[in-house]
Amino acid sequence: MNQAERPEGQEFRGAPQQDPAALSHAGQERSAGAVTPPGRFVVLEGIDGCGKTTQLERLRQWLPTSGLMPPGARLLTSREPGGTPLGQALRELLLHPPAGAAPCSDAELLLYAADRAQHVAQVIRPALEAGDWVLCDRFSGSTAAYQGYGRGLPLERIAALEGFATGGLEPDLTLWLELPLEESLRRRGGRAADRIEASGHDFLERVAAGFATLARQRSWQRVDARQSSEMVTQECQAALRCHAAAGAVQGRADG
Ligand code: T5A
Repeated sequence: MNQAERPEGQEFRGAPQQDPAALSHAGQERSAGAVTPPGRFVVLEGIDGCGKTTQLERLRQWLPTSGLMPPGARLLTSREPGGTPLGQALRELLLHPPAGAAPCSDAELLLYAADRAQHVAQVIRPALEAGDWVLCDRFSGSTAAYQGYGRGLPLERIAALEGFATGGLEPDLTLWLELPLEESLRRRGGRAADRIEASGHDFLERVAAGFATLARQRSWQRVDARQSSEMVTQECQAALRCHAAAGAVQGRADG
């Protein structure tokens, strides 16, 4: 997706929600021991071309009027790499490096971690602490899929680095847009591949298989991305409603 086409860090205010209790226990699904700011952090994951950008834009338009967000909460949309000014510079280095400047696998991992550390510190955590919602195109799952399963870097090393970069912050909900690799390649058509996309078919197959493994291990919400974009949106909306409803039930049980 062209940088100029993507609205970065846009904010939208939520409409009055139908059930204020539905979101009163934000952060319940983050890992035990992690600091849980009051906002909501929703991430879209999947292979290149699975439709994340398309769905991010559709959900950006829908969420503020969905009744799911608390009154006054803002919706912020972002992406990785590139959710901050530093991140945009890192994104260029990662995806379109000058001749001779392509990072080795370890450097690539560290650059994605640097992008994420800045993104969490400057954008995501402040928004969540203010009670706002963040909808993000890719997060830690992408590093495990691409640098772990794709490049073959040790997953334990990646997990340790992630903990450092994010301070333990994890998404409340991850929507995994599952699409067969061949279909994603077809959808991307003649578009020029960036450095990661150009890493070869075997690499992309390992990444796709890695996403499937991570989705099982991390209880991500699977969305069938082979459907029309309208149907995919409806599945994402249903998952978000379900997530909010589960929070409401949990809240009543705790209360
Ligand atoms: N990366 C990222 C790492 O290696 N490690 C990390 O830690 C992180 C965070 C980012 C690259 O960096 C790598 C992964 C990536 O290779 P990017 O440009 O942000 O680069 O790449 P993508 O996230 O893959 O973005 P894309 O724009 O390529 O793919 P999207 O956003 O998933 O797909 P989208 O919405 O642009 O759709 C692609 C095409 O399909 C059509 C769209 O119109 C578009 O033409 N489409 C559909 N067609 C039919 N049916 C549908 N349901 C459709 N939905 C969309």
